Amino acid sequence: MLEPSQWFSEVVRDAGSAFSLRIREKLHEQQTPYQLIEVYATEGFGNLMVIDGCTMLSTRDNFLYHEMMSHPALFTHGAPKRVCIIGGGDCGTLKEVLKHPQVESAVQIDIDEAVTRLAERYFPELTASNSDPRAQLRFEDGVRWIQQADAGSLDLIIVDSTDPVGPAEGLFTKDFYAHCWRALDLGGILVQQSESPLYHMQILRDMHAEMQAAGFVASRTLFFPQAIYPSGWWSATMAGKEADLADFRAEDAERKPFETQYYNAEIHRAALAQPEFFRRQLAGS
Ligand code: PUT
Repeated sequence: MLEPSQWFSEVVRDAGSAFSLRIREKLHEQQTPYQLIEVYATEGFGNLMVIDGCTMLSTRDNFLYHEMMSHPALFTHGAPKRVCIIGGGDCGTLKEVLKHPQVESAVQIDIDEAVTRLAERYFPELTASNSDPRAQLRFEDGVRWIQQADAGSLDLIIVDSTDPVGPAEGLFTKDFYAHCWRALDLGGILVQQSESPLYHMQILRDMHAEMQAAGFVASRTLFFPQAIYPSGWWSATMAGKEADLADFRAEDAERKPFETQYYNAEIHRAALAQPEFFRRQLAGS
């Protein structure tokens, strides 16, 4: 019998469920001014970062999330040059964004510098592109940064946040989306991590309603597996300033000049397919 202390579990009380990983050792624990960050070495998933008790990333499966947070929106935009990432301190999304040669600048704004410093130590494969001259790392409040961004100065905003409690709460509001809308140029796209379709449907419904209330003409959710997140099924929601987001540069995606582990044009099409319960609930029936 294994001791309970040999396992890390993320418990979802509302759903009466938990996901557990067997751990070898705790590598780090740090209470920052914003959150409690823990890093574990696990038996089967490599290193694991946990923030305020919620799984954030593992060595083994972070590629799913980081690729789906970046490539679908980048291949939906006609010519993404100016990208900003709000959150994303582990730098995994930044790494994927920088794979696109037409991206000219990628600014990452995470409130908590400790996340990046720990990623450098425990997930070095994600931070290896940080020295790219197109990349800029800032450690400040992303909500305030976007409020002060020049109107029309960005092509793509990626909100790679923690769950919508504590420091990330302000990133899930109509007010924040309205500032994103203003900072985006014509044709601009906002994409935000949008939790589990199985467990967090209310968050998804509110997100679509608030993105559209903030001025976006269309919003679409992408679905993908994510073993370590609650329910094992996750989503990212795109909002478009002009386009309806169903079309993307499929030929460019098919001939992408870089490697991915999950994303390709077929995956992109499949991720846009909407389950029946989701359609019904978004329509409010
Ligand atoms: N960026 C991590 C998403 C939240 C997962 N619980």
